Amino acid sequence: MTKTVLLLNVHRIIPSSMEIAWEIPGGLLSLGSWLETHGYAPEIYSCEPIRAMALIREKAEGSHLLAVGLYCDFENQVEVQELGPWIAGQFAVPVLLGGPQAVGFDARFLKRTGCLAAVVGEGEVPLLRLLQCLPSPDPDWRKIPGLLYLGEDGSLISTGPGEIVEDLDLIPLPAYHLCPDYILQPRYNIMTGRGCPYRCAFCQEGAAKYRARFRSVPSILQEIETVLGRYPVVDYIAFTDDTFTLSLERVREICAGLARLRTRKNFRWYCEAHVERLDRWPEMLDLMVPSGLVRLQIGIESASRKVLDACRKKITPAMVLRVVRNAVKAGVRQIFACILTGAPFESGKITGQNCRFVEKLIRTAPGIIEISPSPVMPYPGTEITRTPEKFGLKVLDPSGGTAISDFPLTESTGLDREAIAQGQKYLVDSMVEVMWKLFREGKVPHERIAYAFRERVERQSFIWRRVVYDRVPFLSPYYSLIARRAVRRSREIPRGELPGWRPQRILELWHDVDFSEGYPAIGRYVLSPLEFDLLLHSTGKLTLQAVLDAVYPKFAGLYRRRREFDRTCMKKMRLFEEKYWLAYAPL
Ligand code: B12
Ligand code: SF4
Repeated sequence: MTKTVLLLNVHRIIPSSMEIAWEIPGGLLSLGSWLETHGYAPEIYSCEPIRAMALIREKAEGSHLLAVGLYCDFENQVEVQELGPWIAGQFAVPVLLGGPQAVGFDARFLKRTGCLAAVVGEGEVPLLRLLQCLPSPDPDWRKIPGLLYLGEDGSLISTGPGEIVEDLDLIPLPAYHLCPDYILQPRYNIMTGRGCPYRCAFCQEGAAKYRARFRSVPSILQEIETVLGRYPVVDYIAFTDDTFTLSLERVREICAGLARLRTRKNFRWYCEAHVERLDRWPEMLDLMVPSGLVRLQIGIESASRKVLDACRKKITPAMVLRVVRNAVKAGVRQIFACILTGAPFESGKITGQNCRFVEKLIRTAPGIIEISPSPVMPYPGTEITRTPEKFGLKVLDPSGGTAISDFPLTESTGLDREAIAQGQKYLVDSMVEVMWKLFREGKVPHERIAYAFRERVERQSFIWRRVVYDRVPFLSPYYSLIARRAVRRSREIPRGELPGWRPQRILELWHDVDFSEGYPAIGRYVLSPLEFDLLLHSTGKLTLQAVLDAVYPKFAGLYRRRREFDRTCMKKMRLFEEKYWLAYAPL
């Protein structure tokens, strides 16, 4: 008998998460591979509810479907509550639940979902044991540790902490081969450990209180080597675990291995890092960058010591500033920094402090750092959710029915929900203003702008690109061509060689030049006849010398010597470059 198990991550699509909506959660990939090695036939999907219903119908009617497992996080609780009873009622297939939200399930929620049971915490061992008791549930399943289910009287029964896989090396490679819909991306997520030794009051990871466990370095490198060899599209490795930078020695070993692997296939990598560790061991960055680190994610959380201490983040603003400085010095290309809004004891004064701090960070790393604010969320199990009053917070909407990650669900002593949202907007607006100012003042070096266009993996989330560079007419196509190395700036071409290069206009004449007034204009800039003729001939088909030769006869009468004409033309060509209208192609 086939033992098909559907593992689903079902989410409505919302505008802010469109780009990541169909990521397959690492947890499902791990469960899938674990179940497969134990004789089951899992299939994994991330999809919207309509697609999920079609899939469930197809599998339930066409083959023997042993169970449907639903991944549940804060944002898809409604989908899980609607789908659960539909599956159990229509197809008499057991519904099992799990995921980060499971720690907060209560009797009411379980009843609404119609599930047989939910797994709290890591799922490999409890889920396998549960499946082994199916299809006609062996009553012994109720003794499996790590479960929640409803007793006969409707009360919530917990079987206590579940068994975990102590040796993480035993979990096989993430099961992308069991995801029929998934198109592999250049970015490959990998986790090198589970659990976190820190206990930040707002974070679910800290609340889980799992001992931090690590995979062995050889197993991590083996996974990367296999993936790079098996999937040619992959050229960006993302270490998504919170514990990547916990040990200097381990990072040293991993970096040495990554450097070796990069001699065979070039790839870049990203990791999440803890500010305190990067500050404790500044040399860590000097190990990471040469072995391919391009992007760093850090939690900076707040500019206020009071907030940081209340959250038990174990960092200070001074540490953050040092780490950002060191990261720039070490050559990190992008830094993504998360900051909280509506944090414990947050007031208007602290919002102002955050704005000033953010400005300082952006000035320290122009074109490199972007800061992403998000409100403190009442994730289940966190200290902030369990005892909000200790943090000067009030949870107004614990189940999140009034937000789609776009509005706070709590208020702090000093700020109500609207004020927190307003403060977040103010922070973003003032941040963008500083970024824009730095750009206009020429403080963002060319190489950093070019990198934002070259990095095709993370560029969607890169604020510099979306809100600063995209505002400048012609900059985006200009740097896209630069990033593809299709064109170059004249200043990078040896002077004597320039006449042999081919000026290529970036703009499109029919679209970008306005002839309606009887003369050509680009925006408010009116082109002289010479300027227009130079642009007209700058198609990348003629060398610079050929362009000048072609234009000269028409204007020869205006110049005493050809040299004078050439000099004037080169001035114009440099102006075009400054305006991102033109660059030089080799052929
Ligand atoms: C990598 C990551 C991402 C990546 C990739 C997504 C992914 N889920 O892999 C990206 C960047 C896309 C992302 C985005 C977001 N993330 Co995220 N992310 C993580 C992170 C760091 C690792 C996920 C992971 O692979 N974990 C390792 C696996 C092994 O653990 P697991 O997922 O919990 O799965 C185990 C169990 O839960 C259980 N299980 C899971 N599913 C099921 C199903 C069944 C049937 C059963 C029985 C068991 C079971 O078994 C699994 C294996 O042991 C976690 C933090 C963490 N360390 O877990 C946050 C985390 C999951 N993210 C979180 C959040 C809030 C978000 C965002 C909402 C952030 C935002 N504001 O945009 C978005 C949501 C995107 C979306 N629409 O899904 C929260 C979730 C809190 C919650 N209660 O929902 C977490 C826990 C972070 C935190 N500390 O608070 N995230
Ligand atoms: S915020 Fe980071 S350091 Fe703090 S508990 Fe969560 S995962 Fe650990």
